[in-house]
Amino acid sequence: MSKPLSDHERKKQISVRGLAGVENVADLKKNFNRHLHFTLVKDRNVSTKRDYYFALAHTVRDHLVGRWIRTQQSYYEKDPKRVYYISLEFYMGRTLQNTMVNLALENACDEATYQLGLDMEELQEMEEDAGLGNGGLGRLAACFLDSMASLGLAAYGYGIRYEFGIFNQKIDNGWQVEEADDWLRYGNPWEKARPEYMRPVHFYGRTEHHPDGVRWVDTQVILALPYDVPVPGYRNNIVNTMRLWSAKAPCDFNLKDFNVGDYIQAVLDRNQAENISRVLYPNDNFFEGKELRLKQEYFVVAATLQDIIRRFKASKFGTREIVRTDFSTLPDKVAIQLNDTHPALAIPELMRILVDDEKLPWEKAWDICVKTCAYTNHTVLPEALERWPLDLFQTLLPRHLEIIFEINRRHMERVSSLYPGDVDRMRRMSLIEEGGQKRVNMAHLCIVGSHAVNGVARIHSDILKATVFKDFYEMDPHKFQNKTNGITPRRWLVMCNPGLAEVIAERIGEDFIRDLDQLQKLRNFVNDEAFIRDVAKVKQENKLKFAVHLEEHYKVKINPNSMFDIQVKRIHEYKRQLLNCLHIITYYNRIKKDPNKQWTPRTIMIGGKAAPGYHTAKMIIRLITAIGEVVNHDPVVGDRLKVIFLENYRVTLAEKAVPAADLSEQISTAGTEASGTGNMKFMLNGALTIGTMDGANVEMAEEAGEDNIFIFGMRVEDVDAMDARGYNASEYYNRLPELKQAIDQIAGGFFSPKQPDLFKDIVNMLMHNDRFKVFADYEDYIKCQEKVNALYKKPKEWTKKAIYNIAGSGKFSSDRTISQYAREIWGVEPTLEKLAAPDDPK
Ligand code: D6G
Repeated sequence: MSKPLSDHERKKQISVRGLAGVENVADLKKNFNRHLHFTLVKDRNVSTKRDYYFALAHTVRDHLVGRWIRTQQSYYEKDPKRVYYISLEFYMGRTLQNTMVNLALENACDEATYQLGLDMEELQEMEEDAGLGNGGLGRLAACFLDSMASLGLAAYGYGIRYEFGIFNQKIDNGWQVEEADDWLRYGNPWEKARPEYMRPVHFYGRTEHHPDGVRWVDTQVILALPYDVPVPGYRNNIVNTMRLWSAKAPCDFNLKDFNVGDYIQAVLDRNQAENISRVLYPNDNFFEGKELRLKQEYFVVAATLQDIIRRFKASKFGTREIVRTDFSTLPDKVAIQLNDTHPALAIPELMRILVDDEKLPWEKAWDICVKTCAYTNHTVLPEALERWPLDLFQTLLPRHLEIIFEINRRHMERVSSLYPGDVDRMRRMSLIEEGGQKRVNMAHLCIVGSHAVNGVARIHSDILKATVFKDFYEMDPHKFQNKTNGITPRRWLVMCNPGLAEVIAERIGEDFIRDLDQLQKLRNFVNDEAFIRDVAKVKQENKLKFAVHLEEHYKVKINPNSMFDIQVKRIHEYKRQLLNCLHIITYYNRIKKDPNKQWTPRTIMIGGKAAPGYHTAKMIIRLITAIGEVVNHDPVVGDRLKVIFLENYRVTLAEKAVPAADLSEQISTAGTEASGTGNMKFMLNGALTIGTMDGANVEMAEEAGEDNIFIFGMRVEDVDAMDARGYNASEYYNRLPELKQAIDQIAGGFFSPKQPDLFKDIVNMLMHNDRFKVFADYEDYIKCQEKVNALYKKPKEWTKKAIYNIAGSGKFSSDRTISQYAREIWGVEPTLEKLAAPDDPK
């Protein structure tokens, strides 16, 4: 394999990375050396690669400081409506390169480090991912922060500073094993602790009802210590704040009341209290009703609301001082967006503050609360919906339970007045679910307590209105909206695929980076031979680079001319990695049967984490690795088919895989994937999609043109019809010989000779208990894959379709998504105006 061009040489040519002025470079070198000396306390004889990374990070961070201070000052001066995005997850990944991209420092830093004899890309590899998320929901929050800053919104991300993010996945003998993600071990140069803004958060206790109101007493207090992380906009001098709370036991913890005398034990018990922010729950699309998780949810909400109310009440800058006491203007100054139901307690907590602390009448407080809050739903899977047992609530948050009861009493009154005598409807719409164990339905709480409820792709928003939230839609149709998800083109194009960004910029200029719809202009170049060649060349370079990475990592020889067929996302039955497996096995069997045919070579890569407690997902990983063991060592197959499990898939690995993909697998059962955002990343980077009519795939087909995407399988209507008549897997198994062969191989130990019944649970599920109807889409999927193979044999046709995809991906910029949230939910106006650049102190 020929070695790709040196990164330094290649990237120097790329103007989207910012200009490397001589003065700039000299300054950066000076500051780098200064940080190595004063911040790291090292000289070059003893410095490690990590020291150099930290020195560079601090050097770049210096360029944020003035802009950050200035931006936050301007919010106090101008007093705009502020947007609060509350989320239990912010899946940020790395920060260094993104900061350089948004501040136009990348080429200058590259040149400076080069002149210092260092390789910037090697240094970047030393940065830990901030893995404070599971998958799409957390990464969406991260993309939104970038867009909110780039669109000049006075916005804040609020979340938890987990000491341990999503676990690191190791593959050991084909099995997933989890390792703790100790991401803060070496320190985090991107955060600033703000102990001066510490807030108390109360738990447990009881309520007292007095004539002047309710008091929540005898509580346990935990402190919330904020860490601020700068969020730079794209080249507009704006730097917003993501504030992450860390749990801290108060100094008198356990020393006041009960444990008098046992000082040592009291100090040891502080750990218990501080466990609140210890670790991210590693479930994606799955609700696990653990008390510690409920504590986390209240912790972030209670701390955040204190900040929100403080900024609302008093805004002081220089001589200008605003003091507000009239809460009726809260919705004019504050918008709170709930990222799924995880921060749903913001609703009863805001009511508690307004009614109990601020002494507002209930009706007034409720009106303010509804106007301020909005809720985004992310899934219709029933196992993912949060339903907290009442007894847990009663113990941990007794006052909030009372408030929820009162919200529900009034809500039920309204339902019964609108639908007199419809008892069944009342039962369906109640916030309190009866039955064995009484539970609070958090989605219902969010709908009732918000003025806007949105799904995350058009099809998903329609499904919400037609099924899960039908009753609520009938009662309050004006609340329901759609906001199709998006991704930031800064990280997911300019940063991860500078070669493609440059080839585009050469044709249409750089404005598309802020206004992604301009990619439409590329349709004019779809027959331009030079452009087709350039796009294909960049793809080939990206593939070579990824192949080098894989060979180093997995010791597998990759055929860089094979089709890179990639499915990366959390492992879940509904995402149907098993359908992909069935295609791999079928393709393998076909090659074996007719080894002399001109088979389109494929390298099929699957990556993703399984929730540690999700047995089937872990077995799916084991099956993928088992298939790889057989296929990859079969001399008959050679380099025409390779199966690779991409270990420890995370933001950073996505940044390498996405630009290298030819084919993107988006194959969930129609009606199950709310939106997807990985699908958009691949599209923007010039991969073709094979997918079902699910989530945002539907809108991608619309934007790229149906001819430019491989759509197969059942539509939502077909799935519903099948549910009505009953899905019978054996029908397909008996009718389709290649499917039967594949299943028989899995069941008979062909891929697990030492343990023939290893996959019996998977086979049983597929044959008898498959909620996601894998077999029903098998035949059409295989046929569609044949079309993919045929097209791949015509590279120019393939690239043209890729160009149509890139040209059509403008809609999927998170800038578009955020502009719609801003105008249609938050009542604020986005702007591309720049803040004046600060005079950085030298
Ligand atoms: C960030 C940057 C810092 C600013 C602070 C404001 O830490 O310059 O003073 O935010 O915090 P609030 O007063 O808005 O909470």
